[in-house]
Parts: sequence; C-alpha cells; structure tokens
Amino acid sequence: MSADETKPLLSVAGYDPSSGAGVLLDLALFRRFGYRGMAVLTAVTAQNTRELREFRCLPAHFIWSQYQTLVEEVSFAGIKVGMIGCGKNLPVLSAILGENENIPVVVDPVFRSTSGTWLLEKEAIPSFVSEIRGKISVLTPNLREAGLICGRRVRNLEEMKEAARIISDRVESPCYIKGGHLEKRAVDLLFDGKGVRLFEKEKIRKNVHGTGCFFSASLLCYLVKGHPLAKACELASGLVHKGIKTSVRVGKGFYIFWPIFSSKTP
Ligand code: PXL
Repeated sequence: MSADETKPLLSVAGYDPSSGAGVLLDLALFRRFGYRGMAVLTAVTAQNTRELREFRCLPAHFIWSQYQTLVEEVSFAGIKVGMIGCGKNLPVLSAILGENENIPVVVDPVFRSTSGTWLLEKEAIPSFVSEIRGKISVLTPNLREAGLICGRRVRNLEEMKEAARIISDRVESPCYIKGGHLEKRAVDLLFDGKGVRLFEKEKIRKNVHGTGCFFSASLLCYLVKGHPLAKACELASGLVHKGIKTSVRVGKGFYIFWPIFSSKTP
C-alpha cells in the first residue's frame, strides 16, 4: 500500500438527505474504492427523490472551522468539491484549495439541481471561476454548467469543443464536459490544455439524480490511484455508465445509484 492510500479523501459539498447526491454519495464511492472519506459540509438541503425543496448554506467561518479542525490532524490524498451553495462562501473554498495544491482536486460546478433549483446564485459564477483558477486538477461541468461558465449555448460536439477550450483557459485547468444530455449520442469531452479526447457511450434514457457527483467522486479516486487524467476520465465515465444501468427508483421521482457497495474494487 502506498503512503497515499492510507490518507483520507475529502469531499467539500452539500448534504442531500436522500443520499442520491452530495457528501453521502461521495463517501459511499470513496469507500467503494477502498478510501476513507471525510467531509466538510457547505450546505444542507431538504429533498427527496422528487424535488429539492429548500437549502441553507452554512456560515463561511463554520465551513472553515470544519476544515481547520480536520487538518490539525490529517492531510488528504485528494479533494472533491461539489455544491457550495452561496457565493459568499467562495473565498473559503479558495482558501481550502490554496492549501492543497499538490494533490488531485476535482471540482464539479454544481449550479442547479436536477429539479431546477439554483444551488449557487447565477451572479456568483464569475467569482466561482476566479476563486478556483489555477488551483484544481480538472473541472467537470455538464452542458448547462459549461454554458453558464462561458456565457454561450453548448448543445453539440462543436460547441462542447469551443466551450472546453474557453473554460480551460479561464480556470487554467483541464475541462471535462459531460454530454449525457446531448440529443442523439452520449459523448463526453476532455480538453487538457493541448488536445481533445472524446468518450462515447450508449445513451441510456433514465433520469438519474447524482450523476455529476458520482462521476467527479469516481474520477478523484482514479486520479488518486495514480491513473493519468485521460485514463481516469475513461474509467470514471465507464463506471457512471454502469451505475446508471443499475440505478433504482426508491421513491416516486428520479432514479438513484444502487447498489454502490461492492466487495470488488472497481
Ligand atoms: O447533483 C447536484 C447536487 C449536488 N449536491 C447536493 C445536491 C445536488 C442536487 O440536488 O443536493 C447536496
């Protein structure tokens, strides 16, 4: 076991009581890969598989206090960032990232819930970009989030390519755009600052909640295991595909991932 495998992974994200997304899903995935997960909560939501009813952001000083209390004792092998919730908490995120520049950091730009609630104010998106700039390993927007970051529509492969270049330039990191919602094909695209790689999968027509969290948490695990970025993306995208196939409907709304515990490391 390498030294890093004994170190925990950190999820900086929100709480979804239904476990379909957020820290509960992240920690379940970290465990599935054999890592201990720890979590700094940014926000708490009230939601079931049908709707996200409301949420509260935790105060910036308290998010910082959760992080500081942990790092007094442990250092992390990698960090995944999900829902931040409020623009006023972005400087804390920036401070956390600033202290962890030598480990893999995957940032999922969570701007809107599957059911349509804004999970970060639209006006805060430019500061989101500047606070993470130069401090992360990869940003993983979906089509809509990519559109919000670069201020133009992203509806097809050509627009994905342009958007990935613009975003990568702005955040000074590679950008992986998830194209699961493209009309005909499900194609994801990675721009690593030099070239473009495509990852195509069979399209599955199933409304699954938490796909962004699932992808970014798995991607972090593969990076921490030592895979280069493109290989880690390929593996994570394959795992999400498998996860979507086996996802279940526990309530009346979206499907959620299940079973996420397995005796076999993916
Ligand atoms: O899937 C985005 C997301 C991330 N994190 C939390 C959420 C959601 C969507 O509802 O609630 C905590």
